[in-house]
Amino acid sequence: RERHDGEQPEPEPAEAPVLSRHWAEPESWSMRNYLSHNGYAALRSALQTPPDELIATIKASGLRGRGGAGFPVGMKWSFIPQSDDPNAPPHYLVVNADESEPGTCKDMPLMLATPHTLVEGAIIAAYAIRAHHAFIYVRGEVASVLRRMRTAVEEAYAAGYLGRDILGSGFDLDLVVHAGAGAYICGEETALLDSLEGRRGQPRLRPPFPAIAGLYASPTVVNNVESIASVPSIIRNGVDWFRSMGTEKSPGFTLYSLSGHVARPGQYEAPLGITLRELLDRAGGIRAGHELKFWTPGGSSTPMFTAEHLDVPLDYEGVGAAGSMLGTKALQIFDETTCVVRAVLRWTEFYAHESCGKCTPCREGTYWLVQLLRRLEAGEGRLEDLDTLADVTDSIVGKSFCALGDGAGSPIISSLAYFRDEYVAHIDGGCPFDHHLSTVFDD
Ligand code: L3W
Ligand code: SF4
Repeated sequence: RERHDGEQPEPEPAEAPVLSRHWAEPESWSMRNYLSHNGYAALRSALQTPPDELIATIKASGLRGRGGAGFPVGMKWSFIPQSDDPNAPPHYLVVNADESEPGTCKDMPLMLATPHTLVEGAIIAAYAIRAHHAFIYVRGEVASVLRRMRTAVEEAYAAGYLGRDILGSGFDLDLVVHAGAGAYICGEETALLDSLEGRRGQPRLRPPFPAIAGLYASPTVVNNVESIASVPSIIRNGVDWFRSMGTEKSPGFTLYSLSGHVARPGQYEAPLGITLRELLDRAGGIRAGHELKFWTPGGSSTPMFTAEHLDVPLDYEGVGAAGSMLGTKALQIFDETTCVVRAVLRWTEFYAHESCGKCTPCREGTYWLVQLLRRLEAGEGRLEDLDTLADVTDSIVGKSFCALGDGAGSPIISSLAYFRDEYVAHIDGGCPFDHHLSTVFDD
């Protein structure tokens, strides 16, 4: 039931879970359920607020982009040029729902469980940046998410939250759910825009950033699903409420995705700055009888950590200071049964397969990395292969056209730093691991 003026909703507790609080409820995805939890109340109040004030609120909240880079959301919105010129190009909002980073699995469950959080956030964001067209670019393989998002958008049109003169505010917005075609590179924001325009998705040179010249060369905000879904709760509860969670530079709550050798894998929503040790307490620990060997803090593109990093605060600063990146907060956990060379080979095969081929260091380099790693993993490598591996990686990282090349280097550089002995052991007598014990590599 929708609330009417005069009724005061229950104050929301300043603690996680916020995004996932209602995920387990029957038909959590429906408009009926969303309205029963104060859904679209933030939109009503946003439409009565000048757009610049909304941008200032999101800026003051300190919300940082949840797609991997942690760029401040409000700052990105404020880059959109404002002009009274009727001939100025239109503005666009694009939600990046092309979740494909290995280990990253938070945006898909969010869209399946509460798609209206994303729809409401997208309408507020579009109003704030003065866009009348918005797109949600969904990874095409996940048909269930596409269906769910499309149904939610239809429900929002029927309820008057989308279309012309939304809730009598005079604001018009059309929201399109677009299916990608299954290329990891289309999660890179400029490749996504090329794909949305109907071209082969390949990264564009930046600058200009999308905020200046994005979709159809017009000012465009590209934000991750979780970033946009976090907006309605900030509008409902205020900046102080949001900032009372997390840390000063990484405020708020977020979804941590635990996968691999953990007793209860899944989404764990918590304030930024929680540690893996604390998350493992909630997730039942490492699978019974085993111990932690290595893990990624934010997907395979972020340098791996080991058991010595259990107490690193999982916020942008803490993970950065410890030598990695928070990335998408995809914590892939591996125990002592896992061969690190095999894990790195599997990730590198992914990068070689997904390399778009636009630039030579990444296109050629990832191919040669796979050849070297296959030889090492099969026990046919030589000691000098380790230097060649480091050398080829060095030719890719920092010398490629987009972040995919840098990401491909992360598992190799970090595994050589922590587990060089294990590479050497492969050279001396082949792989010392029984792959059947490490169930994460079952094909
Ligand atoms: C205007 C400026 N806008 C930066 C904007 C820029 C973008 C955002 C962040 O890569 C990372 C990558 C992956 N004027 C601006 C500006 N912007 N300067 O800010 O930009 P950037 O370049 O720092 O990062 P990015 O290109 O967005 C994202 C890492 O995330 N990653 C991969 C994630 C994969 C997924 C997925 O599959 N869904 O998220 C994991 O760690 O390696 O480093 O919007 O336009 N002066
Ligand atoms: Fe394409 Fe790789 Fe170059 Fe990025 S780094 S442009 S994915 S070839």
